[in-house]
Amino acid sequence: MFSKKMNDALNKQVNEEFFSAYLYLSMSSWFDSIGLKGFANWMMVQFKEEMEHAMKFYSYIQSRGGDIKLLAIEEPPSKWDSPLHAFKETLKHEQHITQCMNDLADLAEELKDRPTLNFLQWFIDEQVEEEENDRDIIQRLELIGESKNGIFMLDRELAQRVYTPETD
Ligand code: OFO
Repeated sequence: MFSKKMNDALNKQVNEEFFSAYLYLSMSSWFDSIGLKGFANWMMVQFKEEMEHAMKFYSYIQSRGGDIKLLAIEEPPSKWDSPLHAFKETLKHEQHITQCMNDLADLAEELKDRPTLNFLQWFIDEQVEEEENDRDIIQRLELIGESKNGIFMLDRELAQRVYTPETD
């Protein structure tokens, strides 16, 4: 049975994913405004992935015969102190999303909602990768420090990231 409680919690997660998309789109435009096109590209790919996450939750709610309720999306910040600051905020946000996934899984377990638990597993795995990517870039930005050359080289590398839509 798909309970109202689970339905409401998943609707809230649709909103969390749209906020994530908004946050990364805002970061992408900020990176672009300071001339770091590669960082802007990386964040644009992140934005697209988050839109996909939101729609995965949306479609799942529909597939269980639930109700979609679209909630207001919070306004994200529009400026950061440095690339390092932006990536530290990204990691913090992803840690929050990991907590959301864990809470959703706890609720699904409590409600004995096995299909939802199964659905959430993809996101639980995805969060490990998301946090790892952010930690990796933070570590490199810390090593680079104030070196403009280092930032330029990382920018060129991040320009290579390509969005690959999920096929399932
Ligand atoms: Fe950044 O991850 Fe969505 O869920």
